[in-house]
Amino acid sequence: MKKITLALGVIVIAFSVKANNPYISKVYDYLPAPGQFVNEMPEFEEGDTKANILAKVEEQICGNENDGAAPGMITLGSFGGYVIFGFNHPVVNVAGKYDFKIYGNAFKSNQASDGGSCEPGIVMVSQDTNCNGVPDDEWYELAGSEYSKPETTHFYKITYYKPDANRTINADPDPNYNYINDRTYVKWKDNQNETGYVMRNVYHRQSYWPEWIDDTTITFEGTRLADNAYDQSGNGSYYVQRFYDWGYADNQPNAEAPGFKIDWAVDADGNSVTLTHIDFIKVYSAVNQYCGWIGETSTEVCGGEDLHPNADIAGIADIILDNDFQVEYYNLQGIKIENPSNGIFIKRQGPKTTKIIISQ
Ligand SMILES: [Ca+2]
Ligand SMILES: [Ca+2]
Ligand SMILES: [Ca+2]
Ligand SMILES: [Ca+2]
Repeated sequence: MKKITLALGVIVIAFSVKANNPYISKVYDYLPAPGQFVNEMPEFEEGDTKANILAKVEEQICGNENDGAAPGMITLGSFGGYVIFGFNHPVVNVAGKYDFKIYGNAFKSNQASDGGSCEPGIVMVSQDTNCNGVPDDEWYELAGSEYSKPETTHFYKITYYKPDANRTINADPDPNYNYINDRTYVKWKDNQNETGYVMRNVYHRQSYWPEWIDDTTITFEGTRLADNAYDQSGNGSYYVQRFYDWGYADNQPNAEAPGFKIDWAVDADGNSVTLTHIDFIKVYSAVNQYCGWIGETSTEVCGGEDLHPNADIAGIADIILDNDFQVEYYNLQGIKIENPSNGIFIKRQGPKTTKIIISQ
């Protein structure tokens, strides 16, 4: 009788593990760079802590319209602002296929064939190699169409400075453009010897500094893409942001963007890396650009989807290569064990390490 109960329990677990939700289910971190939609998407309310804000971001981007958790939209602000999220399972790298999508609010202009509203975000991926459920492992950039171009700035670094809390809303209006009510609002300084400002406009009068952050400076590092906007009207009334070819979030309309391939991953030195699967995805705003009355260019994220949520990691070709390596076992103190018996051990086979329980 006891044995039967146990067997049923195992079956239940097996089924629940298989039910992989194809949509984002967890947000690990969110830090927008200053911008006109910051504290609005999501809304900051007095007293909100970082944990409250993360919960609000989850409400916006987890799930999909059909499962009761309708994705809304979050802004990442100016260059460097980011969000880190994941699914309720690893996203498998299926050979030759696009692996996941990230939704944004990009659209095509009916007055220009080469762009519209296009605010590219760079996508990075990571594996939970230390098995602690937290994104504190090595990150890999997905090298999109602009990665190797000379106009792309790798290792770009920018610091934003919190404006004085007592600064009035109409602190420094632009006499030529009545929509800009503060030209020197949030100062920034980068590692290319440039400084500038995220200006404030009359359409968004709330604070542009993430209000739950106590620090008076915020620094971001990453790959900066070339500015992609031009003033089609010639008089500042109509800006077009050109689409980049492929490999960026919020860059093409959702219905047209095919998604992302884990095979595009490169390490910090630009070397291609082979990843069987990933656990964490990071998206950050990838241009530092200001477009008149439409303001700074800021990536939006409106959800994401694993394109093959029930793919089996063990079913892909790379595992066969791993099997050519000899298996080694270590205890949790990192000491190599020749013949592991009862306990928890680290199994290492070639480049892969996994935690396993052995009971004999
Ligand atoms: Ca793939
Ligand atoms: Ca980790
Ligand atoms: Ca935007
Ligand atoms: Ca956008």
